[in-house]
Amino acid sequence: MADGQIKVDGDPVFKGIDPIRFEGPDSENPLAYRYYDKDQIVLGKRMEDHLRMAVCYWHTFCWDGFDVFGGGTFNRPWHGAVNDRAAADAKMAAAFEFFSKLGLPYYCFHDVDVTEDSPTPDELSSNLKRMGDRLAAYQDATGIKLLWGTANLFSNPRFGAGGLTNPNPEVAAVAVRQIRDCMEVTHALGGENYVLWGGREGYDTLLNTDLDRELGNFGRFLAMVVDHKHKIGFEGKILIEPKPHEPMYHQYDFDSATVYGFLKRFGLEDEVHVNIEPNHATLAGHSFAHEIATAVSLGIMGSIDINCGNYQNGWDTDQFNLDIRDITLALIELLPSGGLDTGGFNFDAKVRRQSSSVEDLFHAHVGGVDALARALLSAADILERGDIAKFKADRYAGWENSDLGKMMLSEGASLESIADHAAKAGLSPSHASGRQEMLENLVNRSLK
Ligand code: XLS
Ligand code: NI
Ligand code: NI
Repeated sequence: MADGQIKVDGDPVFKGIDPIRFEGPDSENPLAYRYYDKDQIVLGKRMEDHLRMAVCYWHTFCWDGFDVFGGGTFNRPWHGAVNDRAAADAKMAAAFEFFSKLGLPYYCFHDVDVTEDSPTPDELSSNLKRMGDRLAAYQDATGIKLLWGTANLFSNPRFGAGGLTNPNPEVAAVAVRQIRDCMEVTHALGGENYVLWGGREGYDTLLNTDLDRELGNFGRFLAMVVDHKHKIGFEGKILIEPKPHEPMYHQYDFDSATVYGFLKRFGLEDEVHVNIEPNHATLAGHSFAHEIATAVSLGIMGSIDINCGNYQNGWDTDQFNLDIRDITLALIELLPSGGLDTGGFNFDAKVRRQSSSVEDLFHAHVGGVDALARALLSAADILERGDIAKFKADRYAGWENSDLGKMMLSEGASLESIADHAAKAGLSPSHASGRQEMLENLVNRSLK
């Protein structure tokens, strides 16, 4: 097939699998949504518009099941013996067939996910242009949209010591070029965000690392990313994806709070927000809800890579998140702030290595989609009931209603005036119960 001629309705790969539909909680069909009814109105908005779900290209279409102890187990029909142009084209056809069958609105990709193996930066640049055109044709034909694109600055061996933070300016320049190209393709495809996950922006040992220089360079180049976004008229959001470690022992974008400090230092906090991933939150010693609450509070909430880790180990296992309670706790932090704006829920998750059939990809996503839908319904129930919010408001009411609270927050208050007041009034307050168990029971009461 000549470049540009795309057989969008070519031979289907997922022949035996019907499009996934909402069939309600009583359905016996394992490949149906029981809770995700995209047009259902929840808290005044369609479910689809709340969740803005995306399928990720890398885990679902590129990964062949290899791990550090063994090779690929999946033998996908679209993987050729080598990732040449024909294989990359077949992969794209399969990907869009899959997105359409799931009926989800968005997808996400890295430049190297959609292109054939490209040994040189020149080849990657021209292959990405060609593949960008093909992605545009598939988007037009299917109505699937791009949630975000990103440049892979961690897989090629040249990025062993990082991309934008590499000690070698030549490597950093190639990283800059890859970001420029990928941001422009993302823009051309109508992408709603552009993500930077600092895969190897960090270090394994300070003995070979000039931390001060690397962070300075990182800030400088990130400011250029923002400038370029404005120059080309890209209206999507630039997002940094925090992660504390893996692959590097220490990564600069440790968590949302660390990213905020970094953005503040370079005056970028209004321009760059965060893409939060539950498994990364766990690795940083946080809960998913903590990362969301922190980002909302700092005004940098962007998007979510939905997944989870494994209780038994400390790796980034990227499992599909089926923990309705955990997601509900995050949603009750997110929804009152207005929810996801240009962001979405991207399934940055993969099937287990033993789940080698293509059907497993469907089961995994159906489960992930329904877990999000159930969490949304659960969170809506909690927010509509309002008892937890009321308890919280009452707990802090002293800051709004009492003379003391008002005085302490007033313009002229000082350490001395407050201390003197406490002494004069003989304040000796006692503890009031935080009622954690009661509140946890209220959460569980709402779980759908
Ligand atoms: C890896 C990250 C990665 C980003 C995209 O842990 O989650 O998948 O989302 O580069
Ligand atoms: Ni991750
Ligand atoms: Ni991610």
